[in-house]
Amino acid sequence: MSYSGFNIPKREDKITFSSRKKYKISLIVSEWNSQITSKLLKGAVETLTQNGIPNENIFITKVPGSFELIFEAKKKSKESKFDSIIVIGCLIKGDTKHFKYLCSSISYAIARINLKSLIPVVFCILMDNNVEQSIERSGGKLGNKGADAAFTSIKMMELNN
Ligand code: DLZ
Repeated sequence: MSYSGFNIPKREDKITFSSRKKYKISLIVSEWNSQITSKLLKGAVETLTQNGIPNENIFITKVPGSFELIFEAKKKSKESKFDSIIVIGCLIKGDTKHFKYLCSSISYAIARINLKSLIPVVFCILMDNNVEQSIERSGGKLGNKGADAAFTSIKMMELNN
């Protein structure tokens, strides 16, 4: 899977590629809207492994909903084990005010963790008006935002090195 946002060195750059073997990544995944988050997770794992991160260095934790990503990301950011964290979730607008408050509180909280943490927390939480939009962004017409998040996480770990 490729990402148009920016370029990271590919397999041909053997030194950079093999230096990624040491990175450990925590993927925290919300089970709410799991038909979407499972595809984002797949995109992230595939991209990480295709770009030099060993499977055994990818640690997956499932949480009930996107709101719980905050607590788990806070915990993981305090463990010295990981070089980066990716939070994966999918919020879809409904008829209540949940969407508005969940979107703003989760974005704010993840931003705050990034301000405090020495390891990057990459934001892979879809915030869509309907499920069709989420399908397009999780392996459909608009790519896979899980794959994009994986590229971002590699770039951030290399910057942090
Ligand atoms: C309550 C709720 C609602 C309405 N919608 C979503 C959603 O679209 N995506 C999501 O990940 N989680 C949703 N949740 C659940 C909250 O994130 C959280 O799990 C509960 O409020 C319990 O804290």
